[in-house]
Amino acid sequence: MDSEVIFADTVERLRAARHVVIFTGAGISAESGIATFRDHLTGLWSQYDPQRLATPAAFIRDPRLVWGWYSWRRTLVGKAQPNDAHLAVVTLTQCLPHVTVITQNVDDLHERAGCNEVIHLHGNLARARCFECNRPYLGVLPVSAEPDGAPQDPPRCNHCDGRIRPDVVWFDEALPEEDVMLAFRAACDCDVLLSIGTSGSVYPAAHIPELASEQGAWLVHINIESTGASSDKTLVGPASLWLPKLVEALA
Ligand code: BJW
Ligand code: ZN
Repeated sequence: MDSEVIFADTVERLRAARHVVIFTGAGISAESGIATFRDHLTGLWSQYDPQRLATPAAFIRDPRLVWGWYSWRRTLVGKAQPNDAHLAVVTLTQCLPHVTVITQNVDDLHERAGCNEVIHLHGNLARARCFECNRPYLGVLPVSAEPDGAPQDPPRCNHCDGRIRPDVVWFDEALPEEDVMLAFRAACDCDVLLSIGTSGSVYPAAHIPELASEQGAWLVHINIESTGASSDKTLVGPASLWLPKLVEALA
């Protein structure tokens, strides 16, 4: 279906909606200069091996490598600014009656744009916790000026002397239970779900749009690529184009 037709129908659905879910992935932050994971040339996983950097086994094997890489990522996020798509999400939360924002992103650009309540399914780069006892780390988190994160010793836990790790969800790890429950509940309850800048390839997060659609919600993808099945409705183009357009049409 043509993007303009999908757009017009989506505006009508949003006007009538009781509950809207905004589900975001790395693509919404791409225009803030934060790399996605799976884009062919620029995605992090095209340059770095997730098995060496984003699993608990990787941290056990080489904690300095993993900690240094995440310090570098934290530095990049710290320098980035929310873009027009993040700002439009805030406006949608203000102009629609009930909006739940769910993100897979570990950056804080939704919050810095002004979104007060965000469900983070994959954790947050700005936080860290003990690998052994899970207690939050309250010290200052290091940044890294190295181009791709030189190895760095992780700090130690004050309580058990375990190594401190980033508070993000790695492969083979469970997502935060309470957040998953809230997200799945919102997916089952909403009438419209906007799935923005995600490849939808990582589970269980990818169940969220599927679940909403199964329950009869209007599911629309906003993505620079139209990758899904032919029955999928995709507004093809950058999130920073389509989201402000939606805001403008709803005003
Ligand atoms: C734009 C744009 C613009 C660009 N505008 N759009 C086989 C089948 C099914 C599942 C599995 C399987 N084998 C293993 C699994 C499970 C596994 C999984 O799903 N793997 C798949 C990859 C196959 N899942 C897990 O391991 C999860 N845990 C789990 O299952 O636990 C079970 C368990 C239970 C109980 C006890 C113990 C265990 C955990 C998954 C954790 C994911 N973590 C990461 C890293 C976070 C930390 C970090 O940042 O380093 O999360 S991986 C990475 O992928 C990150 C993201 O949140 C996630 C999703 O990526 P996202 O956001 O979709 O980004 P991309 O790059 O994929 O897509 C970007 C999109 O944007 C593209 O479509 C572009 O076109 C688009 N775009 N610019 C609009 N301007
Ligand atoms: Zn500890």
